[in-house]
Amino acid sequence: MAYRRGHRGHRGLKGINNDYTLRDKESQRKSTKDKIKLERPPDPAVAAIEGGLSADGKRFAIVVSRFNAFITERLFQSAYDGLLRSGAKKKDISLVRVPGAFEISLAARTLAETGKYDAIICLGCLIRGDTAHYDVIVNEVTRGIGQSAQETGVPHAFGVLTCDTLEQAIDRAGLKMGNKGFEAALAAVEMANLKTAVSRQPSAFRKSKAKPTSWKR
Ligand code: INI
Repeated sequence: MAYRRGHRGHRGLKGINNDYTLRDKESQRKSTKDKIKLERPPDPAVAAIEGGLSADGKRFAIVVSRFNAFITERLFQSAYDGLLRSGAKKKDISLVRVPGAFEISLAARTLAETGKYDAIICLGCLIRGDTAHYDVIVNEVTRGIGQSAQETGVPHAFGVLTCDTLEQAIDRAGLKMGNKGFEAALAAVEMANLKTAVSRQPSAFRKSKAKPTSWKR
C-alpha cells in the first residue's frame, strides 16, 4: 500500500517508528543494566586505601615550561585554580618556570629533594614537528618525571601535553577535552593524601604484637 501525506497510514508509519524507538530504548536500558551488573565492585566490597581531594595544609610546587607558553599558561592557571578550590593556601604553592619541557624533570627533582613539598605538578606542552626532536624530549621528560617520583618518594603529577597539532593542544588546555592542568592538580592532591593515608596504616608487625592470638596454646 502506498502512503500519502495526511493519510491515516502515514500516521500509522510514524506510530510504527515510535514503537521501534521505544523497543530500542528498552533494549539499550537492558544492556546498560547488564553492564552495570558485570562491572559492579566485588561483593563483599573490599575496603580500599584512597587519597582524598582536600589540599588543606599540603604544600605544592608547580613546574611550568615557557615553550608554547600560549598553552602552558592555560595549564598553569587551571592547575592553580584546582589547588585553591581543593583548599590549598596561596602561601603553600610555589611556582617554578623553566625554558622547555626538557628542563621540567630536573627542576621537579630539585624541588622534590628539598622535602618541602607534598607533591610536584609538572606542566608543559610538546607539539610534534617534522624532526625527531619531539620524540627525544617526550621520552626524556616522561622518564625523568617518573624517575624523580620513584626515587624521591614525592608524588609528581604529569601535566605535560604531547600533541600532534596545536589544535589538539588547545583542546587539552581548556577547550573540548577539559584542562590537563586541572586534572594534574587533582591527581597531585589525591596522591599527596594517599601517601599520608598509606603511611598511617598500622603495620602488620605492630598488629601481631598487639594481638598475639595465634601464639596461644
Ligand atoms: N620544548 C617544549 O616544551 N615543547 C616543544 O614542543 C619543544 N620542541 O618541539 O622543540 C621544546 N623544545 C625545547 C626543549 O624542551 C628544551 O628547552 C631545549 O632543547 C633546551 O634544552
